[in-house]
Amino acid sequence: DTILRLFPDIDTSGTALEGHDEEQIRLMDEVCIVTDDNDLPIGTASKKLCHLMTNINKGLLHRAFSVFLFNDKNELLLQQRASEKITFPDMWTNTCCSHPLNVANETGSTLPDAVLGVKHAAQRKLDHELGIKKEQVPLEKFRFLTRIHYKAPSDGQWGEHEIDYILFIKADVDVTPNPNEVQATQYVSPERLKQLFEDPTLKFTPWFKLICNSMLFDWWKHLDSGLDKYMNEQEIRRM
Ligand code: DMA
Ligand code: MN
Repeated sequence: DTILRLFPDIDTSGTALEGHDEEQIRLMDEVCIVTDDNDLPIGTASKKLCHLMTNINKGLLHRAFSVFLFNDKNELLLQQRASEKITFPDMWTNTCCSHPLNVANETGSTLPDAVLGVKHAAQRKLDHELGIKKEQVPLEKFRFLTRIHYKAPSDGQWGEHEIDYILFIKADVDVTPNPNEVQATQYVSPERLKQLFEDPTLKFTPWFKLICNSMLFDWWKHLDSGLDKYMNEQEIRRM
């Protein structure tokens, strides 16, 4: 297929997943959107191929999203990833992350169509990971801030290389975690989150740390007023 024409020496071997959780292995067959450095879709590839460091090191890049969900007290919902996750297991991170897939309502080549696709994917994964029904997170409540291009190894042969769409949403939700995805959740204030960063027994995902160390606390301050000036950024932030 096209991705093999663009990346002829990509690693498509089947051995990498041995020993992992069966459900998480199955999810590695999801079809991600492969993009160029400017977030233009150039093809598709399985989640597995997209997350092998050997392929990432050849330039393979895909589209992703990160949701930051806040309650009415402006506390941020964090999740701790399940031990079953193949990439970044057991780490604490923002509310929900995943990928828009190559399905009808999640594609879209450029802004703003791509943002709508990502919002649909966010609704799908908030339900899958946290049991949050889409009626509690309507599309119009999501606020798109910016896109972040980053690369981060996980361990062994796995890692991330993504154009990550940042979505904020303030909503009162019922949370029922899927234990295959999420082992714990908690709401935190900015002060509490900074305390957690000081705890050496807790591990945080690299993308969450990147966002925390750059814009998160500024955006958070403006959650109820003034967030507009940060929204819909057209330029991709390289991190
Ligand atoms: C991938 O998250 C997306 C980002 C922004 C890192 P993930 O590993 O949680 O994806 P999934 O839930 O689909 O496994
Ligand atoms: Mn990814």
